[in-house]
Amino acid sequence: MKHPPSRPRRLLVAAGAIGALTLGTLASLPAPNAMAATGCSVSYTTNSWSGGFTASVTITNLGDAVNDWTLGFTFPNSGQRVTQGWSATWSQSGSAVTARSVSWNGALATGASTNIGFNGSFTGSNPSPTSFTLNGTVCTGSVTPPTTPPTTPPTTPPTTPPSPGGQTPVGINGQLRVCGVNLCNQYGRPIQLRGMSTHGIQWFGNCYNPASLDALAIDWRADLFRIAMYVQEQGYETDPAGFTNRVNNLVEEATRRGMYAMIDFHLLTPGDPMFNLERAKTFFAAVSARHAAKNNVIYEIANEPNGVSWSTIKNYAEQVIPVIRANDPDAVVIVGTRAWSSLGVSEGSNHTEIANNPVNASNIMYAFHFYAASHRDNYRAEVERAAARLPLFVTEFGTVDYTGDGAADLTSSTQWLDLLDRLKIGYANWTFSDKAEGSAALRPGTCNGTSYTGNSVLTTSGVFMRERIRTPDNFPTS
Ligand code: IDC
Repeated sequence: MKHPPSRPRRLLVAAGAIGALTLGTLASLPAPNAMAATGCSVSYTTNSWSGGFTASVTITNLGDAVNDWTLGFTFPNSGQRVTQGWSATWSQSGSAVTARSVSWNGALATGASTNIGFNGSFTGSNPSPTSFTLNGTVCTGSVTPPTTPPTTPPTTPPTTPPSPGGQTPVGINGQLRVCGVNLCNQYGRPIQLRGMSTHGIQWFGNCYNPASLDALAIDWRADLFRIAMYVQEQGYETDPAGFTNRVNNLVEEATRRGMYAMIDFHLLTPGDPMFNLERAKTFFAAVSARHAAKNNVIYEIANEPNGVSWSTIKNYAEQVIPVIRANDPDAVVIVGTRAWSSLGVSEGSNHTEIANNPVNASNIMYAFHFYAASHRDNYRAEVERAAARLPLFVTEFGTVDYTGDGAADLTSSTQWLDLLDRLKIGYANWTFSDKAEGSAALRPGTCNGTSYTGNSVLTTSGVFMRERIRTPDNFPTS
């Protein structure tokens, strides 16, 4: 573990709305000089550990559109420093900090937001700045009208932030739902989501920061971010409120970037999901309430049941799914399958036990997991048979063997992904992390730095996965 975890702190500075502004009031103002309406709000969030912190800063332009911007703020304590920033050109003089926009995020329409961030150091305490300026205007959360009427009325803030490459996966596909054996987008057309899974967030939380998530969304063009929240192994059971909070924050980060967020209740050892039934109900009640209004959250209720019958898993699912549905009726839910989500194959069974006795719920899919160096033709044949009868999602797979380590088997991995592409089965690769093991996409040490783009930070598995994931999605839009 790199940094001892600490609770994220959120400070919302003057996050006001512009509702009071009307064209009528603007038009009645006398105005000799053409000037722009100005206004902004800033939210500043930190995660700190002893002596260091990561800050995430979201700037919202409430005034007229700008083509570039400069953010200013002052650290309350003299010992606070920006050590490395991203998504802006950062400078510091004394306690005064300046962040200038870069080419791809300078243009901010009315109501548009952008997220920037930095790693910092501090001595003593690490209080958040209390005041921010954008292009010299203090961000109060309200708007100073121009002295002449604007030529165009203020536009409504967009529901998804603009992305440099155009529309985001969530922007295009919207709310998903299961249609037959497929996953369909808002136009009722089958789609395949391709993305990455975190490693255990209790160990690799430092790998999920604004720069790495920007890389996933923009450089990898990922559609999906799976958040693996282990229940045991120093996970959820040790701090339910803290882990719920961390998962919620990561969902917000995925949402901000237009990616689907898959919440993985990562039960593994013990393999009986009933052992964690009450925890699952508590956890899913909380996260589904929090994200009910979003259209990009997918719930994975049981990572890998093992050593238990299908009927036990079905019983668990039929108790947890209603908890989610009570808050978020239209979200897709994914149910793990017998024998480490192998559709039963790894314990001598097969998909027919599910097809003959499906979970009594609608809008659900079944999980299938594989590790390409361990699981080959007989598993692929079973997936092909199962996919004709059951909606499947590969919520986790590795290019390596089932231990998560060893060499990437790119031949078997290619056969697997070609099959999933053909069947339009979505997938998340294990893992977007820098653990020193073959399945990790990032080279060891990457998460101590601030650079996550391109191939130079990637392992063999990472280079392969990035190439597969970043090809165009061609999502149908009608
Ligand atoms: C592995 C990790 C490894 C960790 C181990 C125990 O790669 O670093 O020490 O878990 O927590 C799964 C599981 C997933 C495993 C992965 C590889 O869902 O948690 O991760 N795997 O063994 N099922 C099959 C393989």
